Amino acid sequence: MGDMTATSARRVLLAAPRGYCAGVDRAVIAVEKALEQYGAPIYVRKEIVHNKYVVRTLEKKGAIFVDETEEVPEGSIVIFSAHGVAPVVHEEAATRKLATIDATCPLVTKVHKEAVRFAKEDYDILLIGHEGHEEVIGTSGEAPEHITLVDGPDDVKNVEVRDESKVVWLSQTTLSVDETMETVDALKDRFPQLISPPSDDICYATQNRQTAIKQVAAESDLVIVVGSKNSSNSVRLVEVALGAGAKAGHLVDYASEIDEAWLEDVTTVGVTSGASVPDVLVEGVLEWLAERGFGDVEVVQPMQESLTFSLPKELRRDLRAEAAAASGEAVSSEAAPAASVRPEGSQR
Ligand code: 10E
Ligand code: SF4
Repeated sequence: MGDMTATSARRVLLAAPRGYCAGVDRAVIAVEKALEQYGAPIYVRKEIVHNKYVVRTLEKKGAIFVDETEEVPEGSIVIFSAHGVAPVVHEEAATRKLATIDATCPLVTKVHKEAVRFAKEDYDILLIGHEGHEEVIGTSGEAPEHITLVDGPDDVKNVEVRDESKVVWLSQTTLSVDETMETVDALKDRFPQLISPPSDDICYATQNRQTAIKQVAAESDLVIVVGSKNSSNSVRLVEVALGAGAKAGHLVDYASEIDEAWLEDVTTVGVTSGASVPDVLVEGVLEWLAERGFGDVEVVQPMQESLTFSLPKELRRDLRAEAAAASGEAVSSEAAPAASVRPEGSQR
């Protein structure tokens, strides 16, 4: 046990905002409500959000996660993940007569719409993002012949366009703000007429979590980010913390993954979590730290968040119809179709 002075100097700086964003909250509730409304099993294409604990918890409630729609039995219900899907995935679902609930975050849909619009105007679209990430695959699928992926500043030299006077950049929603600006600057050096998206593609939640962890990291010897390894925004938080002065930074799914050796010579531990992480996991980390003398927790909150999104429309309609039926209200077929989670193609 260390001396009293060292023990009392130990503290945790807890970043806020952290954890669930509005899009994740909506997607997770969509799966839970679908299970309640239609009963198990409910199929989910890809991880609804990139978090091990969330996926396991929903599996226990009856969700079945699949990689592709072809794994879903004909006539079943499938939910598309918060990261979005390419139009071809909707077409595949229609062919298989699947009923779909689209849990794509509205802020991802916004980027899809920008891609469609710029493609229609015959722009070359430079999509800044990480190769192979589901969101990038979905956005690229909106206009594959117009979109070129740019995976960071080092990739800029490889970019080729048809007409330098008609080029726009868009981005994945969960990138590092600073690294993206580096990529944009490098693109502008090559294509001076490059235009920018009409509004930020990196979403409010990604930006806010990065701003908060920067403030925390500047005073931390160690930063612990709670999040899964395949969660882009969580991985970015570790990078941003290290770039902002944290002496060490680690990503963990659970408190049990923390190594005691990380605490050697540490007095201030910064803690945050990715946008797909329920706060119960952060509480586990705080308990683990408190048991080791880090019970003094100070919240660092540079801004507040209050955004929420309504549930996917297919689900809202059925929930409304059920509520109306339960209260004995007459339900007209126009106001509340009997089965609004219908096979793909019938509602698009
Ligand atoms: O890997 P990502 O950070 O994109 O996803 P996540 O599921 O960890 O967090 C939510 C972010 C989404 C759905 C993408 N905008
Ligand atoms: Fe939507 Fe941003 Fe959350 Fe992604 S990180 S789900 S874009 S709010």
